[in-house]
Amino acid sequence: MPVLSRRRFLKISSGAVGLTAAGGFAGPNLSELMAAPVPGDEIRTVPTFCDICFWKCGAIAYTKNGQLWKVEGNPEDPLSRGRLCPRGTGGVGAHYDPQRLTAPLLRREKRGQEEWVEVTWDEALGFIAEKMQVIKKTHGPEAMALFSHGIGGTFFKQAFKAYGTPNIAAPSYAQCRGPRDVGFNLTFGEGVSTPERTDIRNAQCLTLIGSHLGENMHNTQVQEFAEAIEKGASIIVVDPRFSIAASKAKYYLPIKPGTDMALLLAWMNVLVNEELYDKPYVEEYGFGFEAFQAEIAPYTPEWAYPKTGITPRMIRDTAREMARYKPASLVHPGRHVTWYGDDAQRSRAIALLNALLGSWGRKGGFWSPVSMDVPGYPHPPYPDSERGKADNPGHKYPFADGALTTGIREATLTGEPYPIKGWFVYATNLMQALPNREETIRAIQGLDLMVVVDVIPSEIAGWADVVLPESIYLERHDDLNVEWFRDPFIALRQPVVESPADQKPNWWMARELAKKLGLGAYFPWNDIHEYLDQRLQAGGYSLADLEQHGIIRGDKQPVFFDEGLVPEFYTPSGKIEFFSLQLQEAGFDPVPKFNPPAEPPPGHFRLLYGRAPMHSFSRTQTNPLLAEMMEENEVWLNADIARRLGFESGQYVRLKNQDGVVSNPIRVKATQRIRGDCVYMVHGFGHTARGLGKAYLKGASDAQLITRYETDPLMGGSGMNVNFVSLELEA
Ligand SMILES: Nc1nc2c(c(=O)[nH]1)N[C@H]1C(S)=C(S)[C@@H](COP(=O)(O)OP(=O)(O)OC[C@H]3O[C@@H](n4cnc5c(=O)[nH]c(N)nc54)[C@H](O)[C@@H]3O)O[C@H]1N2
Ligand SMILES: Nc1nc2c(c(=O)[nH]1)N[C@H]1C(S)=C(S)[C@@H](COP(=O)(O)OP(=O)(O)OC[C@H]3O[C@@H](n4cnc5c(=O)[nH]c(N)nc54)[C@H](O)[C@@H]3O)O[C@H]1N2
Ligand code: SF4
Ligand SMILES: [Mo]
Repeated sequence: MPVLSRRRFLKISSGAVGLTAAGGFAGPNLSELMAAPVPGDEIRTVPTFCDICFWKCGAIAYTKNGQLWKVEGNPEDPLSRGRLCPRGTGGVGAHYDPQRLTAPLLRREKRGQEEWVEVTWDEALGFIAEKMQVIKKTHGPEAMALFSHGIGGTFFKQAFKAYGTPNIAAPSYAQCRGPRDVGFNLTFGEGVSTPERTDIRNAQCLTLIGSHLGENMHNTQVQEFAEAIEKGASIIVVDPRFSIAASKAKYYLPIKPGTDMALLLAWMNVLVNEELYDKPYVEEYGFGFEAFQAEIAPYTPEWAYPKTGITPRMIRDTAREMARYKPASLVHPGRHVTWYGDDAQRSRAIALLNALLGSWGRKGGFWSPVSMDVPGYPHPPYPDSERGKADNPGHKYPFADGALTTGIREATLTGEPYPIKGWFVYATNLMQALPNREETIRAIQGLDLMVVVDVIPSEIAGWADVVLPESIYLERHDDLNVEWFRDPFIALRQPVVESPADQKPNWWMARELAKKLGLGAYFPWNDIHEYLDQRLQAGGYSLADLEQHGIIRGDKQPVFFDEGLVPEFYTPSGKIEFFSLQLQEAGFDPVPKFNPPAEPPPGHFRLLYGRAPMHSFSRTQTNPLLAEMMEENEVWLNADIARRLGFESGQYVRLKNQDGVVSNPIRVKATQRIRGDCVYMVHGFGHTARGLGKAYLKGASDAQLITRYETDPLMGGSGMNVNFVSLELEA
């Protein structure tokens, strides 16, 4: 295996690149590229699926005279149903982003200084492989961790499993939906999965607790939400902020942040006391209902009122409204639920409320996902790790069923249960996604190897020893999407245009790295076509067919009990667990209880955050088409409070959190649409990476201010809505 000495490639790569210089590819004239075609223009279409977020909408991409022109929804795809969200349409801008990484980079100066030299792929991967071999020899293969978010990480996961590490994690678990799936699993024996198994389009009553559909643009959900509204569904929205969803609601409940558990308990109390719940369903499928009933007896609407700020009358009216439409009454489980640290129990309370309404397994409630059978590509068995995962030593969080990013960070910081010496980061900006940035930086500073695969010089790339530039989704293949959904289907991602510079697709990087590590046997295929073809043939499908249509759909299957689906609950009792013996045995509340959140200190507001329709996380702020729609975020502040404190809309302020951390300047939005005890901002702004052009220091970062987090004792999730800020006028 060719191994590269540091001296040699320093000789090869004479020119140093600072990150501002790394985007050597000038911004194109987008209005010309996006213009309507004229006669004689050559138009070509290629079906693929979107990657601006992880919903994976089927799309048709168009080229005009060989250049990327536009992307639309693929009508054959059950997720997009022929329409993309604004971010998906703006995906074209990711290809033309002037801030893109163009070549592999190797760190020149100290970590975090964003000073690199350009190297060849062979040099970059050779360097990584050499370091990984040393780490394996010295500390064992488990000392390498892979952070990877999205389908593009599939081949890196294979390479790292082959190398011998079980430490593979994504922020979509402990910083997103992990507690929700644990709460539902404890109750029904199954999680809510992705895409959520919610039958929004058939719901006659839809309750949204924080789920801000319309700002959260998960395409199918938003389309179904609009459909439900059109069909006259009754909408109940619980949110301290008057969200877009709230503006569609029959009942809007401006709850005091952090007190949803009290509301949920009171709702259940009303359903049980007034005998409004689905009795036959609970009798047939429920376990421990009497004990549950006794537990929730004290939680009357009058008990919940002073805690939540929601009047007893409103609590009763909304409980009755939900019951009126049962079982087509869906209490949405949410998605990003890592709020206060009691999130698995709050999610369990949402599951129990749905159980009382009889909505699990019923039309207008929750369907059961189905998928097509496409076998994986055969490979030699992966080595076993004797030491096991490092993220949750001694099963401290007994119900964690996914790897904890923060647990790997902790192991990196403490060396317990064993040292972690290398991070390989694929498509996740840990600086914006994990709470307490300072801990992340300290962990990185102790590493022997830090690699980042990204498309732009993100914050996390700024800390890398080696930065690998990836082709964007419109320039590459990925693994098949064999989706678990209400309709079974297979989707293909395939290149529409070529990469503009020396970017490579993940499958190529993973396979080349594996070869350099002596693990080529795990990647026996010659190219991605051979891989995809073999997988599809083994399932009885054709790659040519999929290349042409982008989607292959399977036969409809029963997804509701009423359609013949056999009700099965994979809990210890085989039933819906109103009372959970497994929680009791592990020392937790068998029926959820309310614990009041800490109050903001005087002069402080609870920091809340969420989504904007035209941006995804921290990944789209340099996309010229999406940045044009929203260049910076604002801080929402209650208008009365603003007046009292002398702040006006449009003024720039800095936010200072309880630990003295001060944000970039951010504009005030004084509005009656938010309670007075909290402020709100869109996540993903306030970039501090110098190579991000116009997005650099634009707006403020919620992540920077989230220095504190409450860890969920059941499963290790990071409750992040526990930080308080004050506002200071920017001079
Ligand atoms: N403070 C705070 N923290 C949060 C959240 C929040 O709202 N606030 N949200 C949480 C939630 S719900 C989630 S799911 C996670 C999301 O966390 P992440 O998935 O880490 O989201 P991003 O911050 O967008 O980071 C994605 C990174 O991938 C890069 N990227 C984009 N496209 C590609 C590609 O094609 N290839 C490669 N290799 N890289 C690519 C982007 O440039 C960016 O650096 O964050 C969680 N953490
Ligand atoms: N446009 C766009 N859409 C996206 C994404 C994106 O980046 N951009 N990301 C996707 C991903 S991975 C996820 S996980 C989802 C996240 O989106 P969701 O799961 O819908 O929502 P959250 O981020 O949890 O919550 C934000 C909302 O909760 C409210 N909230 C805050 N605190 C409380 C509280 O104590 N109680 C109540 N009842 N409400 C509260 C906020 O005011 C805000 O309206 O969005 C998905 N959709
Ligand atoms: S929801 Fe929007 S950004 Fe996400 S995959 Fe679908 S079209 Fe793309
Ligand atoms: Mo998420």
